[in-house]
Amino acid sequence: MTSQKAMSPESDSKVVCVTGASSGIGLAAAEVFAEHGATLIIGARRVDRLETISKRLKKLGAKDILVLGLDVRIPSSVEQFVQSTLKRFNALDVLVNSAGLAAGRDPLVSANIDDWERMIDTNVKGLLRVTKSFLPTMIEQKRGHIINIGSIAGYEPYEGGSVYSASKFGVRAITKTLRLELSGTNIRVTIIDPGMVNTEFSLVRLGDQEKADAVYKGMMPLIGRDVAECIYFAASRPPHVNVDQIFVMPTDQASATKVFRR
Ligand code: NDP
Ligand code: 8X3
Repeated sequence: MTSQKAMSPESDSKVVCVTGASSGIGLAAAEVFAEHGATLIIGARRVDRLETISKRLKKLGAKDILVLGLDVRIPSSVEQFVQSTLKRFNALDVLVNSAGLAAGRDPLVSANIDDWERMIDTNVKGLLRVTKSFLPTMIEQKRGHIINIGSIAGYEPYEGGSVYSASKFGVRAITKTLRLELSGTNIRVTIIDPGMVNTEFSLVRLGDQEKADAVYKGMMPLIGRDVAECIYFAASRPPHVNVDQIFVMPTDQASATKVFRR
Protein backbone atom coordinates (compact mmCIF):
# COMPACT_ATOMS: atom_id res chain seq x y z
CA MET A 1 0.00 0.00 0.00
CA THR A 2 1.29 3.48 -0.86
CA SER A 3 2.16 5.64 2.12
CA GLN A 4 -0.57 8.20 2.81
CA LYS A 5 2.12 10.30 4.40
CA ALA A 6 3.71 10.86 1.02
CA MET A 7 0.31 11.45 -0.54
CA SER A 8 -0.83 14.23 1.77
CA PRO A 9 1.73 16.02 3.88
CA GLU A 10 -0.76 18.78 4.80
CA SER A 11 -1.68 17.44 8.24
CA ASP A 12 1.86 16.52 9.33
CA SER A 13 2.77 18.28 12.56
CA LYS A 14 -0.67 19.85 12.90
CA VAL A 15 -2.18 20.21 16.35
CA VAL A 16 -5.35 18.12 16.26
CA CYS A 17 -7.97 17.77 18.98
CA VAL A 18 -10.35 14.80 18.87
CA THR A 19 -13.35 14.56 21.20
CA GLY A 20 -14.77 11.09 21.70
CA ALA A 21 -11.34 9.57 21.10
CA SER A 22 -11.83 6.63 23.48
CA SER A 23 -13.79 4.60 20.93
CA GLY A 24 -15.04 4.19 17.39
CA ILE A 25 -14.71 6.98 14.87
CA GLY A 26 -12.85 9.35 17.20
CA LEU A 27 -10.33 6.68 18.13
CA ALA A 28 -9.78 5.76 14.48
CA ALA A 29 -9.37 9.43 13.57
CA ALA A 30 -6.74 9.87 16.28
CA GLU A 31 -4.89 6.84 14.86
CA VAL A 32 -4.87 8.18 11.31
CA PHE A 33 -3.64 11.60 12.42
CA ALA A 34 -0.98 9.89 14.57
CA GLU A 35 0.24 7.96 11.53
CA HIS A 36 0.77 11.32 9.87
CA GLY A 37 2.80 12.75 12.71
CA ALA A 38 0.20 15.06 14.20
CA THR A 39 0.26 16.42 17.73
CA LEU A 40 -2.89 15.09 19.38
CA ILE A 41 -5.18 16.15 22.18
CA ILE A 42 -7.56 13.31 22.93
CA GLY A 43 -10.62 13.73 25.14
CA ALA A 44 -13.43 11.55 26.47
CA ARG A 45 -14.85 10.50 29.84
CA ARG A 46 -12.98 7.16 30.03
CA VAL A 47 -9.50 8.46 30.75
CA ASP A 48 -8.10 4.99 31.54
CA ARG A 49 -8.83 3.99 27.96
CA LEU A 50 -7.32 7.18 26.62
CA GLU A 51 -4.10 6.46 28.52
CA THR A 52 -3.80 3.08 26.82
CA ILE A 53 -4.70 4.56 23.45
CA SER A 54 -2.12 7.29 23.92
CA LYS A 55 0.68 4.72 24.07
CA ARG A 56 -0.48 3.25 20.79
CA LEU A 57 -0.74 6.67 19.16
CA LYS A 58 2.82 7.42 20.15
CA LYS A 59 3.98 4.19 18.49
CA LEU A 60 1.99 5.05 15.38
CA GLY A 61 3.93 8.29 15.01
CA ALA A 62 2.15 11.04 16.94
CA LYS A 63 4.53 13.91 17.59
CA ASP A 64 3.07 14.70 21.01
CA ILE A 65 -0.07 13.64 22.88
CA LEU A 66 -2.14 15.23 25.60
CA VAL A 67 -4.73 13.02 27.31
CA LEU A 68 -7.57 14.88 28.97
CA GLY A 69 -10.76 13.82 30.68
CA LEU A 70 -13.72 15.46 29.00
CA ASP A 71 -17.46 15.40 29.49
CA VAL A 72 -18.86 17.66 26.79
CA ARG A 73 -22.11 18.02 28.74
CA ILE A 74 -20.40 19.76 31.64
CA PRO A 75 -19.35 23.38 31.05
CA SER A 76 -16.50 23.30 33.59
CA SER A 77 -15.10 20.12 32.02
CA VAL A 78 -15.09 21.70 28.56
CA GLU A 79 -13.53 24.87 29.92
CA GLN A 80 -10.75 22.93 31.61
CA PHE A 81 -10.22 20.81 28.49
CA VAL A 82 -9.82 23.83 26.25
CA GLN A 83 -7.64 25.74 28.70
CA SER A 84 -5.30 22.77 29.22
CA THR A 85 -5.00 22.31 25.46
CA LEU A 86 -4.18 25.94 24.80
CA LYS A 87 -1.83 26.20 27.76
CA ARG A 88 0.21 23.29 26.42
CA PHE A 89 0.15 24.03 22.68
CA ASN A 90 -1.04 27.61 22.38
CA ALA A 91 -2.73 26.74 19.05
CA LEU A 92 -5.23 24.40 17.45
CA ASP A 93 -5.28 23.44 13.79
CA VAL A 94 -8.04 20.83 13.65
CA LEU A 95 -10.97 20.12 15.95
CA VAL A 96 -12.74 16.81 15.30
CA ASN A 97 -16.08 16.77 17.14
CA SER A 98 -16.78 13.04 17.36
CA ALA A 99 -18.11 12.76 20.94
CA GLY A 100 -21.71 11.68 20.55
CA LEU A 101 -24.26 8.98 21.10
CA ALA A 102 -27.74 7.66 20.53
CA ALA A 103 -29.78 6.47 23.51
CA GLY A 104 -32.74 4.17 22.88
CA ARG A 105 -34.78 3.31 19.79
CA ASP A 106 -38.27 3.76 21.14
CA PRO A 107 -41.05 5.64 19.38
CA LEU A 108 -41.50 9.17 20.62
CA VAL A 109 -44.65 8.32 22.57
CA SER A 110 -42.87 5.82 24.81
CA ALA A 111 -39.31 7.18 24.68
CA ASN A 112 -37.40 7.96 27.84
CA ILE A 113 -37.02 11.70 28.39
CA ASP A 114 -33.66 11.22 30.11
CA ASP A 115 -32.41 9.64 26.86
CA TRP A 116 -33.52 12.73 24.94
CA GLU A 117 -31.62 14.95 27.32
CA ARG A 118 -28.45 12.85 27.06
CA MET A 119 -28.53 13.04 23.26
CA ILE A 120 -29.26 16.75 23.02
CA ASP A 121 -26.79 17.61 25.79
CA THR A 122 -24.01 15.58 24.16
CA ASN A 123 -24.55 15.77 20.41
CA VAL A 124 -25.79 19.35 20.19
CA LYS A 125 -24.95 21.38 23.28
CA GLY A 126 -21.65 19.56 23.88
CA LEU A 127 -20.48 20.06 20.31
CA LEU A 128 -21.52 23.72 20.47
CA ARG A 129 -19.70 24.26 23.75
CA VAL A 130 -16.40 22.72 22.64
CA THR A 131 -16.50 24.55 19.32
CA LYS A 132 -17.35 27.93 20.83
CA SER A 133 -14.52 27.58 23.33
CA PHE A 134 -11.88 26.93 20.66
CA LEU A 135 -13.15 29.46 18.12
CA PRO A 136 -11.55 32.65 19.52
CA THR A 137 -8.13 30.98 19.25
CA MET A 138 -8.76 29.86 15.69
CA ILE A 139 -9.98 33.31 14.73
CA GLU A 140 -6.98 34.97 16.34
CA GLN A 141 -4.47 32.60 14.71
CA LYS A 142 -6.29 33.05 11.37
CA ARG A 143 -6.42 29.35 10.68
CA GLY A 144 -8.21 26.26 11.87
CA HIS A 145 -10.54 23.49 10.79
CA ILE A 146 -13.69 22.29 12.51
CA ILE A 147 -14.77 18.80 11.47
CA ASN A 148 -18.15 17.70 12.80
CA ILE A 149 -19.46 14.15 12.69
CA GLY A 150 -23.05 14.30 11.50
CA SER A 151 -24.97 11.28 10.23
CA ILE A 152 -27.31 10.00 7.55
CA ALA A 153 -29.83 10.53 10.39
CA GLY A 154 -29.27 14.27 9.95
CA TYR A 155 -30.97 14.01 6.55
CA GLU A 156 -33.37 11.07 6.87
CA PRO A 157 -35.33 10.51 10.08
CA TYR A 158 -36.46 7.00 10.87
CA GLU A 159 -38.89 5.39 13.32
CA GLY A 160 -37.44 5.24 16.80
CA GLY A 161 -34.86 7.87 15.95
CA SER A 162 -36.72 11.15 16.47
CA VAL A 163 -34.40 12.84 18.93
CA TYR A 164 -31.16 11.27 17.66
CA SER A 165 -32.14 12.47 14.18
CA ALA A 166 -33.09 15.88 15.53
CA SER A 167 -29.67 16.14 17.15
CA LYS A 168 -27.93 15.33 13.86
CA PHE A 169 -30.18 17.73 11.89
CA GLY A 170 -28.92 20.18 14.53
CA VAL A 171 -25.28 19.32 13.89
CA ARG A 172 -25.88 19.95 10.19
CA ALA A 173 -27.50 23.32 10.87
CA ILE A 174 -24.67 24.33 13.21
CA THR A 175 -22.06 23.28 10.65
CA LYS A 176 -23.67 25.30 7.85
CA THR A 177 -24.11 28.30 10.12
CA LEU A 178 -20.42 28.20 11.06
CA ARG A 179 -19.43 27.89 7.42
CA LEU A 180 -21.34 31.11 6.74
CA GLU A 181 -20.27 32.97 9.87
CA LEU A 182 -16.60 32.07 9.43
CA SER A 183 -16.42 33.13 5.80
CA GLY A 184 -13.37 35.35 5.42
CA THR A 185 -11.63 34.07 8.56
CA ASN A 186 -9.62 31.35 6.80
CA ILE A 187 -11.20 28.76 9.10
CA ARG A 188 -12.50 25.65 7.38
CA VAL A 189 -15.68 23.84 8.36
CA THR A 190 -16.59 20.30 7.34
CA ILE A 191 -19.31 17.79 8.15
CA ILE A 192 -18.74 14.06 7.66
CA ASP A 193 -22.04 12.17 7.47
CA PRO A 194 -21.70 8.40 7.85
CA GLY A 195 -24.25 5.65 7.58
CA MET A 196 -23.91 2.55 9.76
CA VAL A 197 -20.50 2.19 11.38
CA ASN A 198 -19.70 -0.79 13.59
CA THR A 199 -18.36 0.89 16.71
CA GLU A 200 -19.68 0.91 20.28
CA PHE A 201 -22.51 3.13 19.05
CA SER A 202 -25.20 0.40 18.96
CA LEU A 203 -24.07 -1.11 22.25
CA VAL A 204 -24.39 2.31 23.90
CA ARG A 205 -27.73 2.89 22.21
CA LEU A 206 -29.33 -0.48 22.98
CA GLY A 207 -27.41 -1.43 26.11
CA ASP A 208 -27.02 -5.06 25.06
CA GLN A 209 -24.30 -6.73 22.94
CA GLU A 210 -26.65 -9.21 21.30
CA LYS A 211 -29.01 -6.45 20.17
CA ALA A 212 -26.05 -4.38 19.02
CA ASP A 213 -24.70 -7.27 16.91
CA ALA A 214 -28.13 -7.76 15.34
CA VAL A 215 -28.00 -4.21 13.93
CA TYR A 216 -25.19 -5.29 11.57
CA LYS A 217 -26.35 -8.86 10.96
CA GLY A 218 -25.98 -10.04 7.36
CA MET A 219 -24.65 -6.71 6.09
CA MET A 220 -21.19 -5.17 5.90
CA PRO A 221 -21.12 -1.93 7.90
CA LEU A 222 -18.39 0.70 7.79
CA ILE A 223 -15.66 0.58 10.39
CA GLY A 224 -14.27 3.58 12.24
CA ARG A 225 -11.24 3.65 9.97
CA ASP A 226 -13.43 4.20 6.88
CA VAL A 227 -14.79 7.39 8.40
CA ALA A 228 -11.44 8.41 9.85
CA GLU A 229 -9.92 8.36 6.38
CA CYS A 230 -12.64 10.75 5.19
CA ILE A 231 -11.86 13.04 8.13
CA TYR A 232 -8.17 12.94 7.31
CA PHE A 233 -8.85 13.56 3.62
CA ALA A 234 -10.75 16.75 4.46
CA ALA A 235 -8.07 17.89 6.91
CA SER A 236 -5.20 17.24 4.53
CA ARG A 237 -6.40 19.30 1.57
CA PRO A 238 -4.45 22.46 0.77
CA PRO A 239 -5.60 25.53 2.75
CA HIS A 240 -7.66 26.98 -0.13
CA VAL A 241 -9.83 23.83 -0.31
CA ASN A 242 -12.80 23.44 2.04
CA VAL A 243 -14.41 20.02 1.85
CA ASP A 244 -17.90 21.06 2.96
CA GLN A 245 -19.42 17.61 3.33
CA ILE A 246 -18.69 13.95 2.85
CA PHE A 247 -21.50 11.39 2.85
CA VAL A 248 -20.06 7.94 3.47
CA MET A 249 -22.30 4.89 3.49
CA PRO A 250 -21.82 1.14 3.55
CA THR A 251 -22.35 -0.26 0.07
CA ASP A 252 -25.06 -2.41 1.65
CA GLN A 253 -26.94 0.65 2.98
CA ALA A 254 -28.76 2.73 0.36
CA SER A 255 -30.65 5.01 2.77
CA ALA A 256 -31.28 5.34 6.51
CA THR A 257 -33.77 2.48 6.30
CA LYS A 258 -32.85 0.47 3.21
CA VAL A 259 -30.21 -2.05 4.19
CA PHE A 260 -29.32 -5.09 2.12
CA ARG A 261 -28.78 -8.18 4.26
CA ARG A 262 -27.46 -11.48 2.97
P1 NDP B 1 -18.71 5.14 19.99
O1 NDP B 1 -19.73 4.85 21.04
O2 NDP B 1 -17.79 4.06 19.58
O3 NDP B 1 -17.85 6.42 20.41
C1 NDP B 1 -18.45 7.54 20.99
C2 NDP B 1 -17.39 8.39 21.64
O4 NDP B 1 -18.02 9.56 22.20
C3 NDP B 1 -16.67 7.68 22.77
O5 NDP B 1 -15.30 7.98 22.72
C4 NDP B 1 -17.28 8.30 24.02
O6 NDP B 1 -16.31 8.33 25.06
C5 NDP B 1 -17.56 9.72 23.53
N1 NDP B 1 -18.56 10.40 24.33
C6 NDP B 1 -19.85 10.07 24.54
N2 NDP B 1 -20.42 10.93 25.40
C7 NDP B 1 -19.46 11.82 25.74
C8 NDP B 1 -19.42 12.95 26.60
N3 NDP B 1 -20.49 13.33 27.31
N4 NDP B 1 -18.27 13.65 26.72
C9 NDP B 1 -17.17 13.27 26.02
N5 NDP B 1 -17.14 12.22 25.19
C10 NDP B 1 -18.27 11.50 25.06
O7 NDP B 1 -19.56 5.67 18.74
P2 NDP B 1 -19.09 6.25 17.32
O8 NDP B 1 -17.63 6.36 17.24
O9 NDP B 1 -19.81 5.49 16.29
O10 NDP B 1 -19.73 7.70 17.41
C11 NDP B 1 -18.98 8.87 17.16
C12 NDP B 1 -19.88 9.88 16.46
O11 NDP B 1 -20.27 9.37 15.20
C13 NDP B 1 -21.16 10.20 17.22
O12 NDP B 1 -21.39 11.59 17.12
C14 NDP B 1 -22.23 9.44 16.44
O13 NDP B 1 -23.48 10.04 16.55
C15 NDP B 1 -21.67 9.54 15.04
N6 NDP B 1 -22.15 8.56 14.08
C16 NDP B 1 -22.03 7.23 14.35
C17 NDP B 1 -22.51 6.31 13.42
C18 NDP B 1 -22.48 4.84 13.69
O14 NDP B 1 -23.25 4.11 13.02
N7 NDP B 1 -21.65 4.35 14.56
C19 NDP B 1 -23.07 6.76 12.14
C20 NDP B 1 -23.13 8.17 11.97
C21 NDP B 1 -22.66 9.03 12.91
P3 NDP B 1 -16.57 8.11 26.62
O15 NDP B 1 -17.74 7.18 26.76
O16 NDP B 1 -15.27 7.57 27.11
O17 NDP B 1 -16.86 9.50 27.14
C1 8X3 C 1 -25.89 6.57 13.23
C2 8X3 C 1 -26.44 5.89 12.03
O1 8X3 C 1 -28.53 4.91 11.00
O2 8X3 C 1 -28.19 4.49 13.35
O3 8X3 C 1 -25.83 7.95 13.05
O4 8X3 C 1 -28.85 6.66 12.61
S1 8X3 C 1 -28.07 5.48 12.26
